[in-house]
Amino acid sequence: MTSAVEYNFDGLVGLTHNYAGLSVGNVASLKNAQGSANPKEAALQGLIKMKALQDMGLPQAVLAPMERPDIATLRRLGFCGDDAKVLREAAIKAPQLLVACSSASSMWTANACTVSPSADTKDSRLHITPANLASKFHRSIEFETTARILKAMFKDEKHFAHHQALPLGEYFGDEGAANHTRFCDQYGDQGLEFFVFGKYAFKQSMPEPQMFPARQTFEASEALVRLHQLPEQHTVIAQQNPDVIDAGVFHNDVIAVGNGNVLFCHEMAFLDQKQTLESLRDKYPGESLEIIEVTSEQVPLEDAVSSYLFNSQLVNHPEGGMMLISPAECQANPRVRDYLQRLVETDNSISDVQIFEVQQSMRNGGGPACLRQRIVLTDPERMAANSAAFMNDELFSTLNSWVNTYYRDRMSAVDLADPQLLIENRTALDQLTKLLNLGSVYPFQLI
Ligand code: SUG
Repeated sequence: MTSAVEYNFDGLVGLTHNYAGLSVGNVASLKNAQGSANPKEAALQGLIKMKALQDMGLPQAVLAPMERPDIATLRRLGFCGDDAKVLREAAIKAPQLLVACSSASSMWTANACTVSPSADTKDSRLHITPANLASKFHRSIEFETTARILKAMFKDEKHFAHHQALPLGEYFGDEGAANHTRFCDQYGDQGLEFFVFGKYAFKQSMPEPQMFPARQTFEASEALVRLHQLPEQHTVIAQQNPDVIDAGVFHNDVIAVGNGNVLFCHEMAFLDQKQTLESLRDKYPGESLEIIEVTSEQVPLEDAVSSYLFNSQLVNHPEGGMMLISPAECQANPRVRDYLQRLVETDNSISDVQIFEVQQSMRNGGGPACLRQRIVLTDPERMAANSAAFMNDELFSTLNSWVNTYYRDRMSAVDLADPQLLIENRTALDQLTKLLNLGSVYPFQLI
């Protein structure tokens, strides 16, 4: 057994954070469309969560946001002239494209990529595949910059294998770690990798949701297993319950979360729940998998979706056992609050719940677990990674000042056409790439 540590890589919320109602199937995104957002508060809320986890002994790093509005994509779509003209014309002729090219959606780094730690892969390297996020246009324009940022974080090919995002289009829709969980006794042990998909792309007449899109395909999950060189005996691929997708569970991490040897999920999470849980138990390489299944009677599906109970982060408790890092919306919902109270009093691995305010992100359907990408690193891998992006007191204070310097405290659709916002964004990101030692990763830096 090699010793390894799990790091949470949270997304820094971008400067254009706004509510544009871009995600059909994501209840919060549609409900809050056109509301006024506060990018500064959003970024500070994210930093507070990162620092709190770091202070609890759960090491933390940060991933940089995107250049937005995405002028390069607007140009690909036929807008021309200087940047101010591109913005002006897009705002008049295709406002829906301007908002899509301005989303700060890369903050949800659970969707940035899928990562398999070196303990699980046949070549003993850590494998990374950026997610193509093909199902939503505003998200499908993230992966190229994401790939550059990840390469700037994990440069050494001896340790890190970077794959291309899967082919774009509906056949290989891939939403990254939001549909991937890893179970293990210790982080450095061989783990069980669990992939969840929403529909088959190539097979006809298979169950699939009727109202909302299934974003991840079976074929995409299967390709990730091949690319990451995962052994079949410790890999499970299961289908999400189409009915829960239709109830607003657009990613599996809205209905299930895992850590170590524990799976915490709703009883309606998977299409064939019994078989899925059996396969997980059978293929688990460690001692035994603990499954905490929440019934609809305990927490109705609707409350699970509105409170984001299962989008809590499930993490190791510094004093042993595990705890949930839950959004304040779980406290505000009496049924969920009571359930959590009983959960920590019952005999299981979850002994504590810590509540965090991440409402700015929650209003777009992103809870604590959406905001982080988990990456397990051995000591040599940690040494090889870009150390500038790992959280400590100094980086926390630097990033707080950076946010306070550059971020606006109000953002709505009309602001996105303001050429000054683009300048603010680029100036801030140029500074950030220096702070995080990323080199040139943004389109405006690569021209
Ligand atoms: O892809 N929301 C994101 C939320 C992603 C949550 N991530 C995880 N569950 N891991 C999405 O639907 C809304 C943007 C807007 O409407 O302005 C948005 O993209």
